[in-house]
Amino acid sequence: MGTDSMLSEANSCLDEQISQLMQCKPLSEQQVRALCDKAKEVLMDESNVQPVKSPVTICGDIHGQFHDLAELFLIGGKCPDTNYLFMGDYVDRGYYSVETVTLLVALKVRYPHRITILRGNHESRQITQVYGFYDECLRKYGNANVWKTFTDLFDYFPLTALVESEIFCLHGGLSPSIETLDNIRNFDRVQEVPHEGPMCDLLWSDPDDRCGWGISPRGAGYTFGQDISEQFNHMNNLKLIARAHQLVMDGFNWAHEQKVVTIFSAPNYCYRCGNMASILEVDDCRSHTFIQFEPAPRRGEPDVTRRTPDYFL
Ligand SMILES: [Mn+2]
Repeated sequence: MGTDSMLSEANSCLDEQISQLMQCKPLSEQQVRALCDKAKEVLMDESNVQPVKSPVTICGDIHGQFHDLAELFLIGGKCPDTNYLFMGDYVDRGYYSVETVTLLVALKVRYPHRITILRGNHESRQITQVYGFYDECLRKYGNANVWKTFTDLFDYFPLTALVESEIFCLHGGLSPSIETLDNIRNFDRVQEVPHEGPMCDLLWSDPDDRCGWGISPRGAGYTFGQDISEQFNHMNNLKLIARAHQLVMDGFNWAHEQKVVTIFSAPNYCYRCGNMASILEVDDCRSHTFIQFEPAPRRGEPDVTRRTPDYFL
């Protein structure tokens, strides 16, 4: 069999798996293992600061809310018609972590240049044993093999992305041990999320109204003030830091005089918070539009609000 026909056979197999997953039906343990083997090959070639081109739609936390992820694709467009950048926290809290993370990894393998999946603080062995993903794997597969396969794969997820050299995207926030993007490019990310240090901070930190560095109430990472964001953006020629990690009631929230934005893509988080979700579309002219959405399912047309912030040129 020629390389082309082997490739198209692999793709049609993946296409079948993706349509099965889109119906919220998990893959078999063997299929997950084969998928994660391929994903590892793709992800290990990506940078700690993965370059991404516009147009791209930037998304925040999903947390196993599979039906809301399906709603996100309805509203934002299907991958690969729309390019996506997800900023972590695919698993835990919601009821469908398995289906959610499997779908995103399958899309990554099928369309490696159309979707970027960063690591969140929940993509970790330790956190997933407390907040649901481990138990869900046991419940759905009868053993922990799928959990082991995915948490081993999480070590390869890139930590940050850089859209058109001007929007720095990551799950949590900045670190007192990191001054430049090159600092991030230079460390070995293939490991469990450490309890402290620069890699931990990128996945755990939060912006704060107070200046400087502060102790995080989360017990990991730091809080950082507007002075820190301005200095980091200036030093690295950035316009904006886009991050996830915090529940925000409108689905997006500006901080630090529009130097930092939080994006949260799990509507009615934990099925009880009553928040909107949002995604951020960056078009090919690099202009920004937030699209807000409510939980799925609903009858009729999705209820969507599009807002282009007036700050943007
Ligand atoms: Mn988080």
